[in-house]
Amino acid sequence: MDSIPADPPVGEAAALLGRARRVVVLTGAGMSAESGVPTFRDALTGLWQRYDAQALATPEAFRADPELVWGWYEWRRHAVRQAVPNPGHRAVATIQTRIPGTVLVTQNVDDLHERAGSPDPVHLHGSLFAPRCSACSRPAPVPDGTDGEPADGRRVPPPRCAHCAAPVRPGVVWFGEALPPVALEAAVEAASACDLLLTIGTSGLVYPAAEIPQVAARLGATVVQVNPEETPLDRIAEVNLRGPAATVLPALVDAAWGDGPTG
Ligand code: BJW
Ligand code: ZN
Repeated sequence: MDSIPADPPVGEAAALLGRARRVVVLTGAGMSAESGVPTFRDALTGLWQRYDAQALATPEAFRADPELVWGWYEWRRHAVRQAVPNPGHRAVATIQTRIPGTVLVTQNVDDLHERAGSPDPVHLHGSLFAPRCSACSRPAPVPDGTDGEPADGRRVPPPRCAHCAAPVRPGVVWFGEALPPVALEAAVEAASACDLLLTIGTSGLVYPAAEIPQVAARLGATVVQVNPEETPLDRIAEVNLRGPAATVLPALVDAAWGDGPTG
């Protein structure tokens, strides 16, 4: 009979975390995978396996077909509203409680960290819950989702800006767009000053976010990675915890402080 692989040993990472004074946690789509929110690049379930990123996640795509793009993001926002934070999100919130000043930087556009009790994540790639005008950039109301359940592939005309009547766009960062400067600066500054960076559930392929662990490592911080698969970040990580976030992170918190995540 095949043996069941043991959970990745978390002892060394727990000791590093227990000693750390300035911590940055960087999360990607794998963080929310076990909440049922699909990743982008996983072989079977990644969004970019089923959808064309160029046709949905670029400013050119929105200009060419705003109804297609807005409908796709309506569907994704609806899916996130149905999802709930997993034990990994709660473990991250516990780390923030245990090590005050821990900076949480996420590439995710969902709100699962906030709902798990992480007060103020740095959203590098924006949010599904922050639509704004495509012309004047003023914030626009988040649709309440009561006009019928958005279906995968349904075209939905975007609302119009109350100030200039241009189409409202999703408040996310598309390919070729600059990241929000305040968020990027906060992330780089925190990574430059930390002694431990914990990277969770990111493929490390999308820049400039993928540079953040590299900045920390270059300046002498220890990098710990949680990911079931190999990534380009393996080579800079002192410890690679090869497993899913919702299992590994509670075990890590438990090994570091003995009483498991809160909540
Ligand atoms: C688990 C798990 C479990 C599974 N537990 N883990 C340098 C080199 C090359 C290219 C570039 C470069 N610099 C810039 C570029 C271009 C481009 C880029 O990086 N392209 C590469 C893909 C080649 N970057 C940009 O265009 C960026 N903008 C920019 O650079 O602007 C310059 C500029 C400056 C000034 C003026 C104008 C322009 C913008 C990037 C925006 C990315 N946007 C997206 C979509 C957001 C909106 C939306 O959600 O629709 O962001 S793309 C997508 O990728 C999304 C994610 O945040 C991002 C990162 O993905 P992530 O989170 O890593 O997910 P996956 O799916 O890739 O990986 C999941 C991981 O989880 C895997 O490793 C799994 O194994 C793991 N996993 N289950 C733990 N249970
Ligand atoms: Zn406007």
